[in-house]
Amino acid sequence: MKKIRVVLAGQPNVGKSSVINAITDARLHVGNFSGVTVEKKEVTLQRDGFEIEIVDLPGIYSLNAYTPEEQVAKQYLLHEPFDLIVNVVDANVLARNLTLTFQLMDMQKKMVLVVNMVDELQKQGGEIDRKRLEELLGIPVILTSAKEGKGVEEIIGTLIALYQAPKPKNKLFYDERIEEQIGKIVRVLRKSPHFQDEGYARFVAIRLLDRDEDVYKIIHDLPVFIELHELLGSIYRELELEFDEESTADMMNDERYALAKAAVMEVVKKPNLKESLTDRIDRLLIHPVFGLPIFLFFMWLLFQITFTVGSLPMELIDGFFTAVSEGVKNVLPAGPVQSVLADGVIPAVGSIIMFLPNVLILFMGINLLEQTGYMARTAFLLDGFMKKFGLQGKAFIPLVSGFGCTVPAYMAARTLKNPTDRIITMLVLGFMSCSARLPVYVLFIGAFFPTAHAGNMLFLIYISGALLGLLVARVLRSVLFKGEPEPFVMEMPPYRFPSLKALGMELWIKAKLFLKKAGTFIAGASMIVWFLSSYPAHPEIRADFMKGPAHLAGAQKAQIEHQIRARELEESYLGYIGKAIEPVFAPLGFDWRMSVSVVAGLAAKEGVVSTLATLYAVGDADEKSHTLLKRLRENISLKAAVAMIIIIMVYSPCIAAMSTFWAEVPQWAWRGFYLVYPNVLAWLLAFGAYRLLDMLGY
Ligand SMILES: Nc1nc2c(ncn2[C@@H]2O[C@H](COP(=O)(O)OP(=O)(O)OP(=O)(O)O)[C@@H](O)[C@H]2O)c(=O)[nH]1
Ligand SMILES: [Mg+2]
Repeated sequence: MKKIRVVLAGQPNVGKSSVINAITDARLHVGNFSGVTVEKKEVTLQRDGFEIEIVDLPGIYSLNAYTPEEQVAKQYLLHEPFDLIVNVVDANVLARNLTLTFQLMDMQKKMVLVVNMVDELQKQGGEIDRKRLEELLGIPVILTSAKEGKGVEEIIGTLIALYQAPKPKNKLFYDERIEEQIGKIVRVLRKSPHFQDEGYARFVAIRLLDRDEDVYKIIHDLPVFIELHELLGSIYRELELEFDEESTADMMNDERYALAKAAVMEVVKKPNLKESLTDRIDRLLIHPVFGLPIFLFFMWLLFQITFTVGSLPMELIDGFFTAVSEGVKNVLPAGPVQSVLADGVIPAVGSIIMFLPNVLILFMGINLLEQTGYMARTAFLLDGFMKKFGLQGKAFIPLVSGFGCTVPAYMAARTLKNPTDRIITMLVLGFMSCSARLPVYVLFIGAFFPTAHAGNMLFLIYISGALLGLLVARVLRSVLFKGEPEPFVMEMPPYRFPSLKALGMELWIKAKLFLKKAGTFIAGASMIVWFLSSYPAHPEIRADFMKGPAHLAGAQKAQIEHQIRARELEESYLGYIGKAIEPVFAPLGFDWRMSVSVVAGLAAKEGVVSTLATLYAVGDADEKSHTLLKRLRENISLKAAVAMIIIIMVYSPCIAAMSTFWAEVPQWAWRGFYLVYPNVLAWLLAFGAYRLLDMLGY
């Protein structure tokens, strides 16, 4: 089967990922702000005997890429082999988008222009003359609304037809004076065997006028470089004088913008401009005084709902797993198999799945923030505030993603252009509690605080994490990095009604991942915990206890049984391990079971709850009447519980997150620092809180 390689390129937030989702069964992440996609993603489909591979790239404003995620896109366009470019543009801001279109056309590849978001333009009474645009550019143009699924069905057919047809002639020419110089550069380039392809030579010549460092690197090591270097020097001088510009790069930008404006004047029937809904909403939401309180209110509301609504089905789920566990005990004969299932895997998995509703509600909140366009506003609102702490406003986006999962949040930090801003953001990102820590919080809040304040407590925990992040950023900035965070320009997309389909898909994917993790990773880990806590067997413990008065009955018998199992647990492998690490955590009031759970959380934060569930279930004689909540309340003091919450909030994130940091940050010094400091800080803060509560008499 013939393979067609297609690359999707365009400016940020024009709907590239949405277009792919609309024409394939892919489920790429979309959101209404710039920089949703930060790495390339491939999707393949088959049609008419072709295998079509479509690559989604992060958005780029121009080929003069700055940020790491723009570099991903640029490097792909420069160095990877592909047959066709699909350039997606936003119909509402066509002129600005076309400047990139022209740069892509310079590549002299076969190209299709997808003008997306026409639904929004049409709603305001605007219109685009497709035929005229095709004539002007000399490439196929398709008008689409990826959100409403309109026009997108034409894309694949057009791609295949274009693939089979000869390449249309280049119609994009710049000012004659510029073209003349391009011609000179091309002639020199073509002396080299690398530039036999005329189109490629033209592209390189234009990029050299754009002062493109990445392209400069390509020619730098070639023999023609000496001749070229001299030529370029004189060309730059000549053009800069002629166009009265500081650099030929500016000249090219102006040139493209002029061309784009002219094209738009010809093909777009302007919408009648009245004050848009977005402007009216923004008058309230980015109000200098009310903006921030409104945002905080939304956040507070989200955590209230997360706790209260999310906790409704909890008992049902808990009951279900208790019943399953009982069922297993009735069906299977007593022995290790029965025990590993009924005491190990099922309670552990159940203790995690109980929190699925909470986690989904939290993700829903984040998704709505992303989809509506409010995210970019809050970044703008918080910019001034965050700058005081040495972070730039744009860092808000990775920080908020961190409330969902730290892994994509580290990736999202790629949108920060300045390396210092980026590393500071990444170092404090772990303090934004991810959704996997939510179960620990909900569990401990449920056990130790009155229900009426539960939502507030949850809000408080998340807010303190965020504030701690800001404070640490401040310290890092003044101790390790001098200077100010970079001022940032962030585009404000218009408000968009969230696509419920995208929301549903997102939640569905999150739920699947969550259940899968519970069913595989947590189930597996709980087997290990069960094994370590059940062996080695110590028959002598039971024998010892049974030496006493025989025929104990009722409550007394249960109590003895309880003591036996607690002793057995202490003499297990896990008991030994726990005892070995207990001294580290003893100053925080943790017993060895809590200590083991905290360490288990380094693998994955869900492991904290599932390990607690296993360890506090064993050693309890009267299982049915005791929920994990009650057991925690009976075994753990309030001050130790607070210390525990602080540890979970601050210490290292899970292995997956740590390895992402590792991959994104090449410097060894930072990697080492990152491994150590959150844990030290967590311990110190937890200790401080524990002592304080102790002094206050709790
Ligand atoms: N009204 C309307 N909204 C759209 C359309 N296509 C996409 N959107 C919305 O526009 C926003 C951006 O879509 P994405 O697909 O994430 O854009 P992208 O180009 O991949 O963005 P980056 O990955 O950040 O470069 C989302 O909120 C989409 O729901 C459309 O045709 N009409
Ligand atoms: Mg995208």
